[in-house]
Amino acid sequence: MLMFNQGCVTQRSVPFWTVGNPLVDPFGGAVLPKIDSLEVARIIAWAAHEGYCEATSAHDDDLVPWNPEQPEDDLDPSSPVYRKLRELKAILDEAGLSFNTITCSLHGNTLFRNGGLTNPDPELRRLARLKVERTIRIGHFFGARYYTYWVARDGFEVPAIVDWKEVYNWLADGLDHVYDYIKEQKLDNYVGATVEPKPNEPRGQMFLPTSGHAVGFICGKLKHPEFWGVNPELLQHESMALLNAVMTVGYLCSMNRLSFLHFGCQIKAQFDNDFPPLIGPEGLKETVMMFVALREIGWKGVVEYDCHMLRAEGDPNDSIGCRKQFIKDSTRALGIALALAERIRPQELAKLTQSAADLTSIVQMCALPEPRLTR
Ligand code: XLS
Ligand code: MG
Repeated sequence: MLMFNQGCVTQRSVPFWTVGNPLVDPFGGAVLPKIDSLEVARIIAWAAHEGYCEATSAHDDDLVPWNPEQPEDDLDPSSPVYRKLRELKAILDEAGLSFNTITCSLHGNTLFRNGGLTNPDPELRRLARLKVERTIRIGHFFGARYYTYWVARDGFEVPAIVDWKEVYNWLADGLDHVYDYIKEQKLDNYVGATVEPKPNEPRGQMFLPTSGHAVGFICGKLKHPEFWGVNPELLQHESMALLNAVMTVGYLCSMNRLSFLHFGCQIKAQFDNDFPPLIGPEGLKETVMMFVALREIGWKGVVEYDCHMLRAEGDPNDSIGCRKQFIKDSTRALGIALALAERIRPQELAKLTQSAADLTSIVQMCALPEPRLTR
């Protein structure tokens, strides 16, 4: 069996927000106690020591609180934020973790309830921009490879009051500013920035719903398209829009835009399940075929678990233990998916009919003997 870093997965990343997740849903409160970011860092460091992951990622808000009155507290050595960032970095460095992506939370604070970069209020757009700058500086401090824009609350419920003439210009301005700020400040840790599309949730409709929309926007509307890629969330976000993960990675690779993967499992056409990879009633074949496609294409990159444990398995009496188990399960699932993908050999299927090729790929994937067909 291939080790994770001999195939297409260069690093396995465990983001702060997935480990810290207290398992709230719209019908019930937190199952797990909220834990401090230092505690989250220690759990991820544990996972790195155990050999389950090599990288992490975070939103600004996962690491330190944000106070709109102090937009530059990260630069002030006397601020608690400044100190906390250093404590966090010491834990991650000691564990040898690299930092995949930093992303600005423009969804958590209720100020941004009607959008971040596309908020119709210019004062809130200005505030969002300052928060993005601070996040970019924090990412620089951690040596992040990417800055990620997740579409988040940039969306709508009421089409009649969206400023359709301006809304995509505001979005392009906000993303162009990410590039300009990184270049002006000479933050050369960043190899690029990404857009993470999602069709809905938290908004009824979001302005960049799918990977196709994201690529179109990058190539057609941004000033520096070469700097921007996409991190699709598969299976979740594309499955919510009834799209297929295999096609998504094939398309993004052909457009040279697949920066890294957010990874988990999903029931098609549902709300954002964020099931851990391979967990749940569907998704096995799609997940495995996605890795077959990535292998055949020759893509290599980071796979980041962007999901959370099932709410039903959160254990308030062992809230650290169940969080560790979640990481272990996700890494195990990735290992299973890669091992199954390794068995599938498209070259051996080429001369078969489509149905025979599909069935044979299942026989290969499961390492089955051919079943007996006759009595
Ligand atoms: C939510 C998204 C989010 C991003 C990071 O659905 O997956 O967690 O990945 O902001
Ligand atoms: Mg995601």
